[in-house]
Amino acid sequence: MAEQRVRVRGLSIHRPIIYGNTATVLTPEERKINPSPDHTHRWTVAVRSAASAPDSDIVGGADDLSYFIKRVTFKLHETYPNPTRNIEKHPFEVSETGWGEFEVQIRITFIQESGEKAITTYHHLKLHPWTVTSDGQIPEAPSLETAAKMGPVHSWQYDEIVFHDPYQSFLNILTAHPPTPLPKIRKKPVPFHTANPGSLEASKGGVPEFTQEMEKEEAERLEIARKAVITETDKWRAKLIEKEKELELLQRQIGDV
Ligand code: SLL
Repeated sequence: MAEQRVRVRGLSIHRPIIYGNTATVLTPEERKINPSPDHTHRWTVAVRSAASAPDSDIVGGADDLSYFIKRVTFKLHETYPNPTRNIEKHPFEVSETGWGEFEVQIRITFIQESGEKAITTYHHLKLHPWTVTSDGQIPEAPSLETAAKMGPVHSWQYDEIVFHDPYQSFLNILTAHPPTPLPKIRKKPVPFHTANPGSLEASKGGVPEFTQEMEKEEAERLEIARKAVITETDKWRAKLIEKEKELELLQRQIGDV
């Protein structure tokens, strides 16, 4: 139908997604049977719906996103065989074992009917539960033994894919698949490595969960940052005025000589 190829002007529709990785330390037994004995971790990098399935240990992934995503291409480090991995169906993820962290290029291609260009993002594959030392800013990774006790490492980014002026046919597809809403507040314990040190919430095997509350918290963080920027700007503006006066005075003194 011709009207299906018409863009719905002025309308924007979005889909919440997450991308990132989960990693676990291989047990000594697993390391023995793994084809690469120098590998220390098993990891999964993925693009998923933001909402998690109820009672699931998986971060996100409640919805199958293949109604609007055709393919996700994960470009791994060149030390991996066939580093470009094309995933054409749900779940859009790659699992591997390895020894090092690296940047994964993630390219999301939408279904043909969308008429949308592919988008590219990057995720730094995280294997270690990095902590910042109390004295300095240098991140430290605990030993593998300690890391194993701390449970899986999670590193996930929430994002919203926004489609502006979508084609009517694509809009129909999207509206036929409403995303599972995020829970209002979190129900799951916070993973050990992302909780505040010593916090009661910290839990081995805790799973990150994206909630509606996080949006409010992010808005609050932005507001605090905005105020801090204004305070700093005022402070430096005052300093600049003071220095300009000093300069003027000195120039006048030079002129007087
Ligand atoms: C690092 N710049 O030095 C990074 C590179 C590469 C990780 C990390 C698998 C290797 C393989 C693997 O873990 N590559 O299977 O040969 O930390």
